[in-house]
Amino acid sequence: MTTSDSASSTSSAAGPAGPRPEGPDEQDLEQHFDATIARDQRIEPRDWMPDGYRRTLIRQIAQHAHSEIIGMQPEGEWIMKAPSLRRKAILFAKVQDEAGHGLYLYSAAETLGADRADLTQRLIEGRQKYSSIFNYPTLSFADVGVIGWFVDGAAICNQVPLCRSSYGPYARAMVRICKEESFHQRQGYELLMTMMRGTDAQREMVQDAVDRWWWPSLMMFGPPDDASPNSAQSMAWKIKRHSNDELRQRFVDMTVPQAEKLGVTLPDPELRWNAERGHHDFGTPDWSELQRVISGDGPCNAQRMERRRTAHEEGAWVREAASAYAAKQAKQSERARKGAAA
Ligand code: BYC
Repeated sequence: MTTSDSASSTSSAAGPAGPRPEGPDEQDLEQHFDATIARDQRIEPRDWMPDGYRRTLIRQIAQHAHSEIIGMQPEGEWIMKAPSLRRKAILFAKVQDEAGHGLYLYSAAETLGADRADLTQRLIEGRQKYSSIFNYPTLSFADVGVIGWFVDGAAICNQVPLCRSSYGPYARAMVRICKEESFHQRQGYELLMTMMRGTDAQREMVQDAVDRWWWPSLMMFGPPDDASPNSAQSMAWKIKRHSNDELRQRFVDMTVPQAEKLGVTLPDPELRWNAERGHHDFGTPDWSELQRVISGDGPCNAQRMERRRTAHEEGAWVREAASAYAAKQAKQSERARKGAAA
């Protein structure tokens, strides 16, 4: 497998770890990389990799990390308004998990030589993306349940295959993230089950939330395959294991029986079982809406970015304090090391 990126690569044999001593030339390294991918083995941070592979991973992992961090906002708004201490505690734990996911993912991006402060800056300046789904408002408490069911459900469909992604640190981060996403999905579904056993008004809230979140959830998987510029190469590199449309179909097939059990209808008149295909047929999402939301013009883009920017600015003293503490610790251990050696 040769790519134009790798063919024109000017990088040395080294990853971020620095120059290698005399060794195999670039062609050998590329062949070794291709063979590793073909054997379904993992690429690790110090391995040689084509520039395009590194760039694609940084792009995807950074976007994923930003999504986890921005994804704290829509549900976070409900922590203070959750109807019981139990629901507050569950929601608080879930939102905290998302922060953890963001941190694993920024760490995975750092193994590729990316700088976390730079990635955050790119997000804040609108030069890197985050998932479209987090630009929709959470209008009622049922939205918290539907986000768990749909958004975390979609995340599971998308991310379980990423546990087999060819880049080791990304794949390993995904294992824990997916376990936590499974818990998140179940808590959302359990919340909705409880509301569906409640009053007519609660059932209406659930149906309204389902109607608003269904199509944006389908858009989480990205544009259709024939309009996805990155898919083919990412799949050849085994970063992505399935195409956007395959994963979208998997999500629809998984969700339809869950909707029946819950007693809600999914807002798609074209949704029906196709025995011949062994899958559900479904309608076409409004791709122009996805493009609008991705390019910054969704219902909550400005609000999400403003809050992220403010949190970053207001957190400057924490970063400064942490850096000063780390420097002090480093100095102390250096002194202790010298003392022990003397
Ligand atoms: N929203 O060629 P394509 C979560 C961009 S976190 C925004 O198909 P690719 C969760 C795409 O980046 C959810 N942008 O791209 C968190 C590309 O633009 P750039 C996030 C989108 O990378 C908290 C362009 O459109 N999950 O689940 O092959 C609570 C062309 O697309 C979107 C991940 O990030 C979108 N929906 O495939 C609960 C998972 N779709 O970058 C849950 C990892 C596409 O060239 N990421 N774009 O400027 C992936 O699997 C892939 O990156 C995607 C897109 C399937 C999302």
